[in-house]
Amino acid sequence: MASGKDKLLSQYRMMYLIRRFEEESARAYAMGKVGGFLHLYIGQEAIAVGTCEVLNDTDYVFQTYRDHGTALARGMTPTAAMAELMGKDIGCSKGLGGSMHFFDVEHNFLGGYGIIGGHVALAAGAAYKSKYTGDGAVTVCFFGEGSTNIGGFHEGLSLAGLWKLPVVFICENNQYAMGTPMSRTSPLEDLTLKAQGYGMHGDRIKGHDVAVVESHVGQAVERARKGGGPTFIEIETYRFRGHSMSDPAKYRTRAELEERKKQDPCAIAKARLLEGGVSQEEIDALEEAVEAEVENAVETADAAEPAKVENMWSTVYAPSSAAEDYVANYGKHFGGGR
Ligand SMILES: Cc1ncc(C[n+]2csc(CCOP(=O)(O)OP(=O)(O)O)c2C)c(N)n1
Repeated sequence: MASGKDKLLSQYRMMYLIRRFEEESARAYAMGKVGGFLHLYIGQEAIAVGTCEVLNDTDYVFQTYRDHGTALARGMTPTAAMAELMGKDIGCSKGLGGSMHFFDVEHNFLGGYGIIGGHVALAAGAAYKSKYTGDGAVTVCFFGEGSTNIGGFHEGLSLAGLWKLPVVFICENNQYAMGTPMSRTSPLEDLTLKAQGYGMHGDRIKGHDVAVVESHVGQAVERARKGGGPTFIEIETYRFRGHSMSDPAKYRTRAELEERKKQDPCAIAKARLLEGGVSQEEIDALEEAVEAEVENAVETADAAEPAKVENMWSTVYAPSSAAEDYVANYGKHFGGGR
């Protein structure tokens, strides 16, 4: 793992990549190259990057529909991500899932979910598998503050707390669930109180500084890995764009947005690099390389073959060979195999 200046450079590179990827996604959407919904992660980059910094390759990650940034931070290529948005066969879900349904088995990025809160229960299931088989993996599950009012969230946290599962729940509190401020949906202002009800550690931080995110999530991941059970972390953040591309965000004032932009995570990381003695030229070169990478992703995705109809029939259920492999690998945990 890189340290000091190299680490911050690589974190800034990833945050800037996410920022530019999202800006180009919005552009592609406006040009009619992206179908369906598109929820951007602009403003929240430090959370995905700080979290993925402390994970092992074998750990599992779950995210909501606002999933592009987390998938990239986990290692998905911008081309696989952009091609998925454009419904292309080389996309991470063969172009069949689109923006909300990114998936990347190679990097243990287990989605991309449109049903809010539902994936919290799935993440508890992945963590249960790790505890049961002793594979040493930790699961991280991201969701918005609006999702903490829904059944799947409470069911997932309840089982995770009861069974002390190796999972970290990360609530990205970006202040609004679509257009609704949290004050109109939650009786509590401090969401970690909900986690206390399920017997797990709670933590509450601000999410604009990648180093702060890395440090707090790192402690939670370490606790989970050592058998200390789950943690719920509420991370205060702000999305600089609307909920999705169809949201003009009239429920908030321009002054509020401008105030929040003073805490832009990318600008903060860049300022820290400059303070640490990295030259403007070095940063310019890094940004130019990222620009080229995103441009290449857009061009490659645009020129790629569309999703194949036959894949619709082969991707709904796992082939029976996959089930046999699973039983062969984990059968002993089910009473000697069946
Ligand atoms: C079960 C369910 N109910 C309603 C919706 C519609 N919906 C989509 S996003 C959203 C708000 C979610 O807000 P939050 O959890 O704070 O996440 P954010 O979009 O702010 O990241 C709602 C209600 C849904 N996707 N799933």
